Amino acid sequence: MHRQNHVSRRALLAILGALSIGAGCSRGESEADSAAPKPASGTEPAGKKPKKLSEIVVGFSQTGAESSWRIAHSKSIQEEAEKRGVQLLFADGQNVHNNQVNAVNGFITKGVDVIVIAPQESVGWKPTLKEAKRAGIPVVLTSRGVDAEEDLYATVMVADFVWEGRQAGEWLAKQTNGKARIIELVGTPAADVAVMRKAGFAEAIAKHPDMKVIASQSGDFTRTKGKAVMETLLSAHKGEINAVYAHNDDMALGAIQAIQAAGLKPGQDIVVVSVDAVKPAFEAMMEGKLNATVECNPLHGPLLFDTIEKIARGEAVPKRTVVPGQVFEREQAATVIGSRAY
Ligand code: GZL
Repeated sequence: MHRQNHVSRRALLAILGALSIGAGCSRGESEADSAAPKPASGTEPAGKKPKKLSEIVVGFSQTGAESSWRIAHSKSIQEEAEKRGVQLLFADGQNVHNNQVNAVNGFITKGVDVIVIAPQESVGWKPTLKEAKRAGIPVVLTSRGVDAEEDLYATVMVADFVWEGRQAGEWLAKQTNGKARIIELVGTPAADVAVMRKAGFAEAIAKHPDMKVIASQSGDFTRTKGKAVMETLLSAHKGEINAVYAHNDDMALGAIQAIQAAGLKPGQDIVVVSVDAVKPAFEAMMEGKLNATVECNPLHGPLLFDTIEKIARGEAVPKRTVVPGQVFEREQAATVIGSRAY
């Protein structure tokens, strides 16, 4: 019996409601390019004089190290802080929401100049964000959003996750001529990125009556859980499955191991499509085991500190910045892998 991993209805409605604010952007085009930066509320440090980057302290609460993407994300931010002479207090949340809340409350008590959060979960942040606002400390969100009023954070820096899910669904429809019995490996259920990648994929395959998700279960964005879930579903759905959609490459790579262990050929007997486009995904595509991946660029460091610099100077920043991506297929892997930066 496979548990459906449901985001609570309240969280789902909250996340999708928040979506309506910044949703609908096309192919990951940066809204920052299109919308003139308006004075985003929640950015002006109350009565503080503008500071140079070398004078500020940034508290960064990271989800953990659940995937290759996350490791690249942390590295990009830590290296950029080093390069710009910013004092970065790095708190590894070990993928536990409450650890992150405690770390951010600690940053507030310490009186850091800016707080950066990559939220493990999108719900449960309002009280902490209100505290940060009361303390006059601007908050920058990176890699995922939160279910909170926009005036509780300065800006959010993410990919267009609905677009990513839609691209995966459209690619799979083309690849299977609209006939697929799909296993969906969901990311962390309470994270907006999982809700949105699921929504985008569902929207794309809804146009094809012979494309069905026969089971959808969370592998929490990790290779280990992706493998374990796929093992269970392969035996529960013997001979039925011809496609896997994984919300990230790490779960796809785990599923590929399970498919092989079951004596099947990943990439042939079962088509595999995922999201992130990390280097191990290109290696799997070159081995013919992964069919396609939708890029979600984790190298937020430079743009993040450009944004923090503006906030420290009291300048307006766009409320939302969408980091663009593209689809990579296995036929491209050998020529592209050399130029991949993560
Ligand atoms: C995307 C990020 C997701 C990645 C996963 O912005 O939040 O979390 O797609 C990571 O690999 O675990």
